Amino acid sequence: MRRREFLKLTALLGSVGALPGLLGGCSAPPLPGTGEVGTTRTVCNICFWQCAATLSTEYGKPWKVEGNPEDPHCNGRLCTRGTGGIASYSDPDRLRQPLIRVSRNGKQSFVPVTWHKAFEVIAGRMQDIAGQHGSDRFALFSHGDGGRHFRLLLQAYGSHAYAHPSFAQCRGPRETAFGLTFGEGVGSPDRTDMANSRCIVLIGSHIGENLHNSQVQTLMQALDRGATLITVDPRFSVPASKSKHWLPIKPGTDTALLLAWMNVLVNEQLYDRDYVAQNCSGFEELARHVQPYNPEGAYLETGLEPEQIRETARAMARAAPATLVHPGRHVTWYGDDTQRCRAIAILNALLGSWGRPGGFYRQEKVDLPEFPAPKPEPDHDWMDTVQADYPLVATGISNVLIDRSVGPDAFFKGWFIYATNLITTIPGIRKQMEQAAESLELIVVVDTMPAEITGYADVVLPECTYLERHDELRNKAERTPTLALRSPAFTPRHDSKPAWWIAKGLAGHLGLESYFPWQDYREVLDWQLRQVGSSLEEMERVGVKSFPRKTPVYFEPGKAVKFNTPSGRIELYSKHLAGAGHDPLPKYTPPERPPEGFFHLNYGRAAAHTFGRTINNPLLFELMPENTVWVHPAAAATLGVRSGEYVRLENPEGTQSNRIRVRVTQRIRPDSVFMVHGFGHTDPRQRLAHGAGADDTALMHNVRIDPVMGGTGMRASFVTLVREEV
Ligand SMILES: Nc1nc2c(c(=O)[nH]1)N[C@H]1C(S)=C(S)[C@@H](COP(=O)(O)OP(=O)(O)OC[C@H]3O[C@@H](n4cnc5c(=O)[nH]c(N)nc54)[C@H](O)[C@@H]3O)O[C@H]1N2
Ligand SMILES: Nc1nc2c(c(=O)[nH]1)N[C@H]1C(S)=C(S)[C@@H](COP(=O)(O)OP(=O)(O)OC[C@H]3O[C@@H](n4cnc5c(=O)[nH]c(N)nc54)[C@H](O)[C@@H]3O)O[C@H]1N2
Ligand code: SF4
Ligand SMILES: [Mo]
Repeated sequence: MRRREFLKLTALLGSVGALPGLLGGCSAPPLPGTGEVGTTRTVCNICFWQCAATLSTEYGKPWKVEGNPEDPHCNGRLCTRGTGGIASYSDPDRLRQPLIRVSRNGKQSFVPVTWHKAFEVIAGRMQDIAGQHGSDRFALFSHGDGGRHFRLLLQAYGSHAYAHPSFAQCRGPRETAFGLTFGEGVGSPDRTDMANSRCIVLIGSHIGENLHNSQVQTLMQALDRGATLITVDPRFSVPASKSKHWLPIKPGTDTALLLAWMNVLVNEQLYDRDYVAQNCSGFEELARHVQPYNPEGAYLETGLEPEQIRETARAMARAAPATLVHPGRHVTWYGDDTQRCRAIAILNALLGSWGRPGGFYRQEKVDLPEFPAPKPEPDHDWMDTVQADYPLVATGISNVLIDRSVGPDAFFKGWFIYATNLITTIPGIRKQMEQAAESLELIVVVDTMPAEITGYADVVLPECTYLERHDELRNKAERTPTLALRSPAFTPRHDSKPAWWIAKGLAGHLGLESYFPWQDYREVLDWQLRQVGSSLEEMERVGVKSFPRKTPVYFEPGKAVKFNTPSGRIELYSKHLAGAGHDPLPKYTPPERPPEGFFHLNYGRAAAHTFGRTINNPLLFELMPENTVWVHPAAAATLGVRSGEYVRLENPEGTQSNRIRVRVTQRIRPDSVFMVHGFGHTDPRQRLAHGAGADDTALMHNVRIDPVMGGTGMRASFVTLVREEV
């Protein structure tokens, strides 16, 4: 028998009893002090922008959630998803109690247990692993606020390895590239100064469908002021529709365009000579390097007219330094992503926009002391042990940690997974997941929903939603330093608990309680707030508090800047890259083209959903119950498919998707198809999401790993459409 059969938790279906209605049918009593109409300060958790919000209840039941007007992150407005987030609380399919995997008569199933029992099982196996293999053999995968508690727990136990999918499957190449060039990354929220830009260039960054709240607002402000918008996208995206120039580039050829733009700026002497002379190193090498990359050559690769390339380069130069070449966010595309992001960073340096109004501002956060508690120190650097192939990377690479978890001799023996659905998040790991599930000795999943990843767990721990818990204070480096408080509007439903409670409880069973020297997380919050002249009581009233900046928002004109790079300057030519055996200046590598009859598989976001985590949310499901596959009319005619009909997508290896409806549209190039990521859930316990639409991840057969930072390039796969038999 297999060590770990994939369990869909269906074994439990019979035992949960009657399910309450979608909204308002909750049985949890309101917190003491809640009157007929109550309000609670919170921070949205439907995505990672973390807008501060106010939740209103009526007779203790959820009523509405609105943006906090004091929050510069949202200016009093939430996006579609944030507004619908309220239904995550009353979702009838939530996880309800801890579950452990048991094997009886050769059959595996999950059984509900008490928290005490779940902790006993986890702690027992963790102690066994520490005894047999060493206590550094656990990897933590997390995405979101509560992850910090499990990070502390595992560090106290002896395991420091961690990874977030928001690095190697998302922003990693950009952070690495900007770090190599400017000595610091872009950060989150992205330090883009769009409110003051006169020209904005979006390269596959579909702000407006990608709904990061204040970015959408500042983009709209810039357009209202008459800023020039240039959008480079093979698809006629929402921002493309608002652009002066839409460049419908051939997929995967952006670096050719970026180098041609630099060629024009250098050869027409349009770059910011003073800024480059004062701040940059390696200009001569760059100027020589870009000579072969002229717009005529770029035309052959990108399909974009040479004149359009020249005209857009000149438009950028005219508005500089208030020109923002947006660094993008989800940038793990074709495997050469760090180099493409380097090209974007260098282009911004030539335009003089880093540290200048309308380009990139300097971020600052609140100087918030940590609660006094022992800090576990590692006795060796785990990165040297497990991801030595990527010496330029100072954070965990999820796919590398998974590589190091497969097989009996694998380094990692246990996984802790907090709020990330690895199965649908990391293309190409399904087979490895199966193998890792065989060799790992313990997998713990902390989630709010029966996501696919829970099917691999030995122990599933139900967290309560963000509306039922405290989390750490929001303290992000941004333009105005602010703190924001997430406090619970309801007591947790069922037997779900907050992350801090779970981590502390487990620490108790492992003899590690000294690392959590407080009873309730409120103590930590109040202590921290008092160090900066506030209090929990004040934050419960106001929700968000702004603090004065200590440093200027932009570089001071005429003042020398010291950058955190080997040369102390902006490195157009990167010594770090050269030293590690990579190209010190970005080169263009042509992408693979689809085989006959296949299309580039393009994917992205839609306003109603965040990845796969909101599909089962009753309100958001109603807004968008399935995804569609966008097909160009010429391709549709060849394939003989019509709008509205169901097809299946098939990759060259023969993997087929769930059925998905066709949308025939001129908004996509004939060589590509497009779908929204996050659909096609396979777990029947998510009763709305199950089987609704198709999953892009399972179709990605050609994952391209970035040689510089190890990230998962997801855009090199191909699909064709297979008509459903009628
Ligand atoms: N194919 C493909 N893959 C992608 C992407 C893509 O576009 N296409 N996008 C990539 C990007 S940009 C990113 S950032 C990553 C995102 O990757 P993930 O963060 O893994 O995304 P989700 O699939 O939404 O999984 C989130 C999980 O967290 C759970 N969850 C939600 N809220 C809570 C909570 O409050 N507490 C707990 N404990 N659990 C919670 C959800 O139920 C769900 O199981 O995916 C990357 N992977
Ligand atoms: N509503 C909503 N908003 C979100 C999220 C969400 O789940 N839902 N997730 C958030 C997260 S974590 C992230 S990282 C961001 C991601 O959002 P972004 O960083 O803006 O976008 P991506 O998903 O990488 O890119 C999708 C766009 O790239 C285009 N594209 C595809 N191939 C190419 C190519 O070869 N070249 C060029 N130039 N363009 C190409 C697609 O047509 C599409 O318009 O969104 C954030 N905002
Ligand atoms: S952008 Fe939308 S989903 Fe994300 S935190 Fe803000 S309101 Fe919530
Ligand atoms: Mo992301």
